[in-house]
Amino acid sequence: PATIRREDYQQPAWLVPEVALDFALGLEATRVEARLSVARNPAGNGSPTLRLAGDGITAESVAVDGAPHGAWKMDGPDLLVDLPGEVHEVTIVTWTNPAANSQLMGLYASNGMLCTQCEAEGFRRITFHPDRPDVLSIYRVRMSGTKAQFPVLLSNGNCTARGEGADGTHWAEWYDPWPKPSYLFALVAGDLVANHDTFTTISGRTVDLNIWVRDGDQDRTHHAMQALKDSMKWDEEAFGREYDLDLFNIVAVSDFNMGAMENKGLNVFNTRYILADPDTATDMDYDGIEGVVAHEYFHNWSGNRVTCRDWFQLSLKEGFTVLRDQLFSQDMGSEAVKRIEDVRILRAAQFPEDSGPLAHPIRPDSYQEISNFYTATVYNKGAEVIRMMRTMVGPERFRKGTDLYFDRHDGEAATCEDFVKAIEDGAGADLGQFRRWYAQAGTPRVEARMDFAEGVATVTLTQTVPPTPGQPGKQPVVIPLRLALFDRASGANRGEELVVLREPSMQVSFAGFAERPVLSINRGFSAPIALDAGQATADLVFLAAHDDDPFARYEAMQQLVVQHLIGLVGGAMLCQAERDAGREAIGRALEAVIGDPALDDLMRGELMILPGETYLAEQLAVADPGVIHEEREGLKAWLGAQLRDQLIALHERASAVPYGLSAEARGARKIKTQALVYLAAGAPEVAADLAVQQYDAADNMTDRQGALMVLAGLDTPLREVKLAAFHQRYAGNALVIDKWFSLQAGSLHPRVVDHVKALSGHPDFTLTNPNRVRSLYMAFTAPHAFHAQGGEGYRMIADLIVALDPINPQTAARFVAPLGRWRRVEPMRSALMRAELERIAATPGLSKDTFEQVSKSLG
Ligand code: HT7
Ligand code: ZN
Repeated sequence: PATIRREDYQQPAWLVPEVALDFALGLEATRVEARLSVARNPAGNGSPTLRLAGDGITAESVAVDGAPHGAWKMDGPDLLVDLPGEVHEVTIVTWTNPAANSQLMGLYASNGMLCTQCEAEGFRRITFHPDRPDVLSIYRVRMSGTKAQFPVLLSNGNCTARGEGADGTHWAEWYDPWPKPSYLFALVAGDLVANHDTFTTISGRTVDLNIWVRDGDQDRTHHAMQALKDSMKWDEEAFGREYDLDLFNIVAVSDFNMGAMENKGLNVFNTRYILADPDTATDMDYDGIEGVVAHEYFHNWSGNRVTCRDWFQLSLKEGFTVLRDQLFSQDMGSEAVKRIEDVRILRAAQFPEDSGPLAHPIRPDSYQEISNFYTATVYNKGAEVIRMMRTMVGPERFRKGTDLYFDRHDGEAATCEDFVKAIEDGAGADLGQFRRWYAQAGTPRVEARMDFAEGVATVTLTQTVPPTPGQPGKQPVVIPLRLALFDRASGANRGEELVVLREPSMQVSFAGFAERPVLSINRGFSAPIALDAGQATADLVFLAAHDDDPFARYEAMQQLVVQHLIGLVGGAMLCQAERDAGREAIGRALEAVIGDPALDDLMRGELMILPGETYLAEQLAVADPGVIHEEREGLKAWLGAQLRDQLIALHERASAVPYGLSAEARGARKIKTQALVYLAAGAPEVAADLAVQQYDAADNMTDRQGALMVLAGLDTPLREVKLAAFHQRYAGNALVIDKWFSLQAGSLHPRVVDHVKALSGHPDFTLTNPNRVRSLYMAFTAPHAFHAQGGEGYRMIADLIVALDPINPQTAARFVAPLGRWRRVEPMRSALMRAELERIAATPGLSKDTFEQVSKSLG
């Protein structure tokens, strides 16, 4: 496959100011007539040839300025038309078969309805078009179809006309006044019902809001609707952004490659991020819905009104929009807990990406298949990079920068450079060296060491940015570090400072201490770095108990465990006395967390979570996942046994709190399951009893799922009983059956590999639904089962990739990364992983998506 390079960007030769689309809808055959008004771009290369991208479609006819045109030709998938003048109208008729579209890109059928997914390059599967984000057009859409089959007909913008046709058909016309790139086009036709509401904007306009779902699901849309209204208000207040149409439609579909899509005025969502009620959705599901609804809504400005010049600029809209949704969720709930959760996601998903064969800068330099670049790096590290700018200039000046960005680039296709320049100009800051964050891959490592002499604490900071594929040498980046020094005796600090590390190394001194203070650094996770602060256990215990920055407190707890487990796994802690001392320190810290009356339960729950196995493996150049699993489970079991009574009491206290959506009630549910997790390792019989009690008494999915997760990992006959009861209770509810698959595939049960094999043959399993595939196999790529001795886990994932690739290459390619970690795994497993990658690479007819990921992983 061809490699597309950022440096090769050229302006489009032809612009398309207007697009008129006419769809004659059918599940198995849809006719599309596209009328494109094209105009030669004065800034283009002057070519008389109009090149229109296609993918898997053929033209039935092509006309230019109303007359049939015989001289068009195909160049691979693209259609070429030579045009003599400056402005023309090109009309093209194509046909597609939505029911046969298992890739879920372009126009496809889902549960008897028709819907589209055009980002990044799906529009070219519907009709021929430049299909690049810097070609913006005003869209007029007409669609007609059988009324019984497609009673609801939706597209972007506003409905301008509708009517009845012959033979039970009807039609609708839609007009979107805002110029947009083709990736934001959307069409939905199906038998849907709406939860309707309204929102009054800051300038007093009324916007109609609809969330469209299958009949019967309306009652599960209230949380999503509230999230939408909250997002609309928040964006007005926090970023000065008002909604710009009279209508905002959301449609939920059950077959979807990602979470949701921000099409102008017609967002399309995975049902997973819309449908919720207490009986079927967990607290995490509720948070996910709030975050994704907000994210897609916020794209209306960061992505739609100001879009991307090319796909290398993806982080311009995604990084910024992730930051916006994170800030929104921080404001809606607990700021501290949200920050901790976001850092946990970054460390679990982005750090491994940044240190592996698929590492890329947040603004990549090249790609073969753009779908492979919807990554944690572009999204989550992209958000962290913008968050750092905000930290350095402060929220008020940052807002001036974003106001300038929106004003300056409204209606344009912009670049990451445009964004940084606007922040620079609006906030009055110099971000020259800061720009390296956009260009360099790899997680910077910072070493912090504190010396203390004569009342002066001197902190020496040293940074290195590791080599990554294609980038052997790196330059120092700008690293804003929020820092505080604590007085050991009083437990207080003297206020926080922002230290900005720009050079490879620097020193800062703080005078006036009676005794050596305790260093708290990278508070709030002010920079997305791997920090080695070399802290003594006693200092970590101090910070875990006293730090007034909640993230730093969490981090101290994590570090306490990381240092202990890595000492054991890496072989540095050989003596039993050291091992015991480490465990006891962690035990005391955890006991303090369980009993601290000043902590709310949501935060207590966070502090109780042990660092994950992937994050632990990340600390070592080469890891043995089996040993990491054993040591982590061993520590958990020891803690569970040691703190048995406290954990039982915690569970009992939390069980008395009635269901509700308050922070208090949610916190109670969180610690209830956390207590069970430790008890399951340290006192399995007690855990089994309590889990069964929790399951039977549950009046909500959080408790039910938490209990079942614990039971699924235990070797007790009750495991099968409760799993069967759960399946029976929720038969037919796809989202809950997804949970049933995940709970088993991600369980700690010793026979999980056999369970997954059996589940892949279950009548409810299918390769054609991405949610179902992810529910079984993504959960399974969690380290424990995936790295099972003998390489069975690797074989199963490779088999999945080979089987799924012809059906849905985008989803198949997402499973390559876990195998791609082979260089960081001990030699036996490493060879087995590599062999599976080679087997995939040798598969004839591999998609571009999977080929790119596999070849990079082997390279
Ligand atoms: N902007 C949306 C990206 C997306 C997507 C990309 C490739 C293939 C399918 C897709 N569905 C949605 C999602 C977002 O970040 O808001
Ligand atoms: Zn997005």
